[in-house]
Amino acid sequence: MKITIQTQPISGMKPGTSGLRKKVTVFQQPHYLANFVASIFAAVKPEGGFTGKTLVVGGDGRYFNLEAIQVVLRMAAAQGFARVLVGQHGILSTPAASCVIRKYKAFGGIILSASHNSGGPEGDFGIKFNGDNGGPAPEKITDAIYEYSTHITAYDMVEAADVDVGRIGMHTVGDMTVEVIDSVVDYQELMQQLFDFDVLRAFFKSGFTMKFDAMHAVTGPYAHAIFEDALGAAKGTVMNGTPSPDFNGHHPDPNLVHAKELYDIMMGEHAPDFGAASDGDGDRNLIIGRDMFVSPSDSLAVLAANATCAPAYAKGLAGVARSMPTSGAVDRVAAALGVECFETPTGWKFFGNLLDAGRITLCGEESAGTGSDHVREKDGVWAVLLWISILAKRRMSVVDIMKEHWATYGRNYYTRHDYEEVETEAANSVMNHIKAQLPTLVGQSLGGLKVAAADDFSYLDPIDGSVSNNQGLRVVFEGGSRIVYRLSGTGTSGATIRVYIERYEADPALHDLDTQVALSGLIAIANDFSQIAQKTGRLQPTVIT
Ligand code: G16
Repeated sequence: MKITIQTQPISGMKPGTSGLRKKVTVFQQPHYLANFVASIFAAVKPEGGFTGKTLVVGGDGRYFNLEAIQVVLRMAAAQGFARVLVGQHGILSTPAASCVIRKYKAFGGIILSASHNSGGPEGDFGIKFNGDNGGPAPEKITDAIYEYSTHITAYDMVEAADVDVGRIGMHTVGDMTVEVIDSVVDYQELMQQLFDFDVLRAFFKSGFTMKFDAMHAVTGPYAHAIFEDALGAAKGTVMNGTPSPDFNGHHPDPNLVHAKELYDIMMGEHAPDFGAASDGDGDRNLIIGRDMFVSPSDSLAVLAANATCAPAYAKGLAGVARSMPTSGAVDRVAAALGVECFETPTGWKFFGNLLDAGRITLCGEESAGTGSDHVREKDGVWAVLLWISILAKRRMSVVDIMKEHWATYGRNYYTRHDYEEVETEAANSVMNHIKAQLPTLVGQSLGGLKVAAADDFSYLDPIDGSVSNNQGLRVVFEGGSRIVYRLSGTGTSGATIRVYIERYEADPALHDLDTQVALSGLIAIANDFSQIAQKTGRLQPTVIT
């Protein structure tokens, strides 16, 4: 039976870089989740309603996922959806959800994840809507969701018992069919179409070794099935491979702080040939060679330069794209390949139109995300498979691949300094301070470097003509070095200031410097100019990548 529940608007439901992310305790408040789900349905409802349509629901298995799924199912039934596909135990990695939406031609999907944020009762939860292309809803839809949330008065639900999402097969909620599907099979099948599993299996058989850190998060089942079972990697290749609602008390963020266990293995005496990690929902990746961390921006450039090593990309790339704060390393590859390179704002949703239009094949971000036109999300396991395909074909170590890459294209030294959980007012004061100086900066000298350009990045989408303003403050110096300041749109407490620092070095004799040393001059300028220490009291970044 359908019931209508009275509610009222709850403030703060504006989606950030990737959906709505809040503390679990916030989502547990009465009506909170339902208000947001109702706002999603209101914002995306087609003229004829949802009758006959399919919705995909899945998440990264974090705390509160299972409760949230039951709410989404009851509300979807009340909206008239014909069918919902749910990953078993509520599990679908974000790229797998994108794959399932596309494969089954669903109307869209609701993904329950707070990505790399911590989990558990005191941790974070998140929810976002992806459209029928499998990609995150564009800004005009997230704006409409928010708008509806500010004047919602009621929402509908079907009264029904919980669905046993542990049992694969058909279930019902009211008149709606709920099909619980294997979380891995469809995704694995897609990977088998893109990569030559025979070649990769032979590569592992020939002695290639790897560690994949699933960080107790969603990629465990995918990594076990693909790397160990299908490709024959030794048991134990996948570490921390059982998803846990609180990520075993860890922070599933594949960076050098939170993936330190993997990092230490890769820097140790008996390091395997290749190391990788993925995040809470399986879309990010961290790549570490024996004795060498590969920055995400460099990883994107290497994947673009060597993509033809995998069957799916053998014919070459249509074009590439990167988010604005990502280093320009991939731009150099695109120029050499003679393909277009686009610079978009931070957020995977901005790649969607370019991918749909066939203008780009590969894209990526400094925030440890790379992906291609196979789905409309970044994809951690895919990135690892492409890396292994390159290593299998080139028969070189990660270190040698990187050295050769830099010798060919030059090296974009790159680092990101994060100041996490800064008091919002202090963070705003830093950003306002920088912004106020931008109009008069060009021509001035900062720490001996002359400013060539300074602005607040705006993006004009070349496909649909939409404009996104306020996407990051840029200070570009003569010679191309630059500093970018942004406030993160994915945190849940206070504000996170991100400072992105980049310098290009053409001289191969200078390609082996420590990144922080190579960038020390610019780092000092970035700190001085922004007055972060004075305004926030923070003398050091929380995380350096
Ligand atoms: C999300 C977005 C990415 C973005 C990242 C960091 O990733 O999909 O496009 O680069 O957040 O965003 P911010 O700098 O605003 O924190 P994920 O993996 O968290 O879904």
